Amino acid sequence: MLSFEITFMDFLLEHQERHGRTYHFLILMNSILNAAKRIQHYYLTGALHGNLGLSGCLNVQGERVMKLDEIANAVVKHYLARSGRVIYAVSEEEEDIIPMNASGRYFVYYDPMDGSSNIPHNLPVGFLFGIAKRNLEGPEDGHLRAGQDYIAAGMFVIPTGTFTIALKEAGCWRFNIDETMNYVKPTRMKLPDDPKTWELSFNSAHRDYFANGVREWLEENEKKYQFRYLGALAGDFHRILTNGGMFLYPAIVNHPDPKKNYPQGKLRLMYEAAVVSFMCHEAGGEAVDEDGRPILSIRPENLHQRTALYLGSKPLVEEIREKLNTRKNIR
Ligand code: P6P
Repeated sequence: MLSFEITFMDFLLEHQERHGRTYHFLILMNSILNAAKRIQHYYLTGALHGNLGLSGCLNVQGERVMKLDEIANAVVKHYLARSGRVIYAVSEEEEDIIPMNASGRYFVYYDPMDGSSNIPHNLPVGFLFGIAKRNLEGPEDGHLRAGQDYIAAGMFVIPTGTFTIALKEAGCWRFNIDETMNYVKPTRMKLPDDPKTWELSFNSAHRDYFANGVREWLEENEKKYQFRYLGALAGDFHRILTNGGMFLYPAIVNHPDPKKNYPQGKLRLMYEAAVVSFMCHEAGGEAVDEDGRPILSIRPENLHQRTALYLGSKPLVEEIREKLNTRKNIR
């Protein structure tokens, strides 16, 4: 007996028609899925074609660029432009906005290959994206959007073939790639309420450089939970979405070498923190920055603005927010 899994496009078509939406978003999402499949192909064959090494360039963040960073960025740009639906894109790999189609409907903020330090080891990396819509009711103010103004955000964990997307007020959904390279089998993601599966995920090598309140919270609580850390936000958050708990990338404020401090945090707001925070919110969780502000409320002042990130199950994020606010009170 033949059986047919629900594909992502089946799922999205039903969603768009139920909400009386246009097909523009399907066309955009189709282009994003095509880009993800091609990035997956290049990653899986990277070792064979010698593409896992350094490109010899530095990106706008001053970080060394892997060949696959450049390849993935070129792939995403190509498919977004070909969709004809994108006004401009913002990429982690490019300093300025990437103009595409002035008569488009959407802005796309993306990191084509997050977690590049995992590339030489064929370990998971992430293609993350956030989508905002132009102002259709009046003149487009062209302002950069806060995460709360995104209409959708998602991530592909490459090369595992998993794709998770959150749609504004319509939940967070995970899909898996099948033998025909289709993303199928929508599964609703909700952070579990029971703490028995919760875990913490952070770079423990930095713990001495975190703010005092964060260190205190970790000393008081970390023994209660499992610890897992991949060093790639998409992979770490993928696990938190299933098990619950909290991912932390605190501000680095006490490094003995002041040049190695990240007082504003390391992760980029528009195409990393806001993307996973949007998904976390739709899965029943929460995300705040080093001042305890909701990540989704922060309107970026520049394309590559950085932030600290506390992301995951509400009870834990609320606990750490208390410590962060205490920190603020000390000032
Ligand atoms: P660290 C990858 O470069 C990244 O932006 C995120 O994907 C990841 O969570 C974080 O940085 C890892 O940083 O300092 O632990 O290597």
